[in-house]
Amino acid sequence: RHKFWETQPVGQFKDLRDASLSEGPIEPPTPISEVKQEPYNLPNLYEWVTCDLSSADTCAEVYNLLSNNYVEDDENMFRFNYSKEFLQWALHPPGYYKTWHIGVRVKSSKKLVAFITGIPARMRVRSEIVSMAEVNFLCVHKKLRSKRLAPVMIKEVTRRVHLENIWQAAYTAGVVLPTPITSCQYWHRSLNPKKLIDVGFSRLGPRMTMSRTLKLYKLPDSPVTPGFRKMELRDVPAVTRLLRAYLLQFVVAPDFDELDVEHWILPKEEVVDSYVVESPEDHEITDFCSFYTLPSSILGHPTHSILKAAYSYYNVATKTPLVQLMNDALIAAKQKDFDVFNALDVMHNETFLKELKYGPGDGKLHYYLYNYRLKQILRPSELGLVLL
Ligand code: MYA
Ligand code: JJ1
Repeated sequence: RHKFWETQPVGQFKDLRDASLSEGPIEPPTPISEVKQEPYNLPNLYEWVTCDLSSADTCAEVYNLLSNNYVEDDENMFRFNYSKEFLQWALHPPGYYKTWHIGVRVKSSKKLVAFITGIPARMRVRSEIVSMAEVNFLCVHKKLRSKRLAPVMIKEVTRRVHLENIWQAAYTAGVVLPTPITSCQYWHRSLNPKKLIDVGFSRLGPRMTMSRTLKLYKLPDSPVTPGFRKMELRDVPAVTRLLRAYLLQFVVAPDFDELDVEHWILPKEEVVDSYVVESPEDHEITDFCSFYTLPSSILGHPTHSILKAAYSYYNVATKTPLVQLMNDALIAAKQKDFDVFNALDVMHNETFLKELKYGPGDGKLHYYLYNYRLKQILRPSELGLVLL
């Protein structure tokens, strides 16, 4: 069934119900000196390269590879279109390793035809803090699919992660592999229903007219919570405290410090948006919400080429009701001209999705750990992690 994944230290389907297996690393670390020192072999026409995303040229090559060959929905109507600024942000967190940004080029032409990345992260699993790699942006050019290039790329990123003495990883995929720690559902909140229907992202509901649909999804012109404002650098300590305390309730969640919050949460134009609620009385930060910008290309449409989507990221409400906070996030996203607001059913998201008129999408997102076994599959609400 899974000729590659069966050979890897990941939970196997056959062990899913075996409660006698214990929780934690599947394989022990080995001395770094015993890690393979040379890259894995690629088919002869290709070579490994380390991609420097700070170089505008390299960043443009990666952007072009992904914008033409990365993830599509099941009917190939939309394709993720991560911006260059987003890729630089996603791949340059505190402590990143440039050797984990791996490309494959055609030797003769130097054309970039495949890519995979890792970034370092501290992850808490129950009460343990585990150093991990987050692996993302695995992409093989459409013309080179099904040639077993992906397993070689995964082994090569694994080797480079091991060289930094890191032995676990977290990753997500739209496909089912051995074996998910949880399987999440995408939900979508229409902000611009006319365009979403025009491009085939959504349909007019039964017994619905366009004007009833526009009215259904209408939002106020500005956020309603007093003290709701854009997050600033001076909010990093307070947001870090709120987020750390909030994430403790989940079985798997990142262990963010102030440097991580400054990188991952502080607003960055057209990449990540974050808002805090500052109490008008005592100026305390009591709540925050955030979303990242990930447009999709609309494939083969005569008039529209880009769908502007916001993705719910980390949200913490201690005073404002979460439903109201997330309604203000929708209002802020609408004001910024997003067409749709997407969210997974992770963390406490279930408590606002239906109330705020999100509907379930046709996509699932499966979460995985590499070389770390969990006894039980988690409910999405037990997961405190959003990957980009
Ligand atoms: S998820 C996003 C993945 N990218 C896309 O979906 C973009 C469009 N698709 C493509 O570019 C290709 O179809 C890809 C596969 C590159 C996905 N994750 O080379 P192949 C297995 C893991 O012949 P291709 C993301 O970025 C498949 O089951 N494995 O196939 C997170 C089969 O193995 P097996 C996958 O279609 C990535 C084998 O590959 C995925 O030409 C996390 C077939 O290889 C997938 N998404 O290329 C990676 N799709 O026979 C794992 C297929 O066993 C990281 N496969 O079933 C693990 C941790 C590593 C670090 C560890 C550190 C300690
Ligand atoms: O965006 C997605 N689906 C959309 C579009 C479907 C188009 C036809 N296939 C969708 N739309 C319905 C919205 C509707 C709005 C009003 C209320 C009811 C709902 O369902 C899906 C997610 O649902 N996206 C994808 O399939 C993209 C791939 C997802 C897997 C991502 C893997 C990423 C790996 C990263 O590491």
